[in-house]
Amino acid sequence: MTSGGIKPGSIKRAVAASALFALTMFGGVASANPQPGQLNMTRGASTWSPEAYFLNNVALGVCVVIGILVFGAMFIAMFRFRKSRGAVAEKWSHNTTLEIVWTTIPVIILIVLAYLATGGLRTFADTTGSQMTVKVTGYQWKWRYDYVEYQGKAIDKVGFMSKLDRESDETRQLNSGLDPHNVKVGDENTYLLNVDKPLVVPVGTKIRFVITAGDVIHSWWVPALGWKMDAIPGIVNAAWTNITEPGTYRGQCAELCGQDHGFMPIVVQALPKAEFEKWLAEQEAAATPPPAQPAAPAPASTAAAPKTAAVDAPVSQGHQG
Ligand SMILES: [Cu+2]
Repeated sequence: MTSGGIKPGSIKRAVAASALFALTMFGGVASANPQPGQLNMTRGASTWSPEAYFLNNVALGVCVVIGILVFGAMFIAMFRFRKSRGAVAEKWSHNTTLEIVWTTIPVIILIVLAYLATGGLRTFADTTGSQMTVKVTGYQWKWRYDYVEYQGKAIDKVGFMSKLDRESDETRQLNSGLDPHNVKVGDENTYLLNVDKPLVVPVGTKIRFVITAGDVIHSWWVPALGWKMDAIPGIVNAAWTNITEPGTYRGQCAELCGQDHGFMPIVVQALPKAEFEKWLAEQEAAATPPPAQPAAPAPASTAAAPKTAAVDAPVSQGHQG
């Protein structure tokens, strides 16, 4: 190969291939959940997640341009100025102008990236004005969700464990003979990505998550929300989201936390506000014992019934409370 050996046809093909690559990277990512074969991040489904997507694309673009320039210069130097073509090395070793240029440009690039990222991180860290609070606790190897407050009103006793769904769990057992491809919800393959009880939240609501752990360090990560947050025993981290589209968003523990680290997925189900409020009311009703009722009138069939009812009623109420 010589320096003049690049034909226009091959340049065209290279440009077309690059365009196709760029399209794969940046196009077709409207879906909030990652798709098989998808190369770039998703745009996400929250008011903040496009920020992370934008920052990633800017940084990636800068890296690609630098990569093309640096590797291009290297390959030109290696092929055009090789010894077999009679190239003779220059003897100079310093060029002040060049050194100023190749120091200044990277500094400017870094400052621009840091400026953009700082803006993103500042908005991400600001949980003020939240309309709802959910406490997330990581355990080996499941998550616990406690609903703390909604629209300024404290929520009592709504909380549950969320662990790997039974279908994935049976399939993952050694020599189960079950095919992971068959673990599905609708058309979506949900092997190791589904739980028995998802975290249910409303859309269009700024939700504050307070995140901690009960044993070792975990990390709560749902890509569609645009962030992950470490869950650390003894420390409460905070993050927020405001989901724009109803849907089911899946994630995983993102901190190696033990042998079943890969088996503690996260599922967030975002509902329209009215549906969420109905769900929350049902959960609260289920968690609250019904108010004490006066003893029911005795069935007329047996004479002993009134005594039994009167004795039983306080006991059963005591159990419920
Ligand atoms: Cu974990």
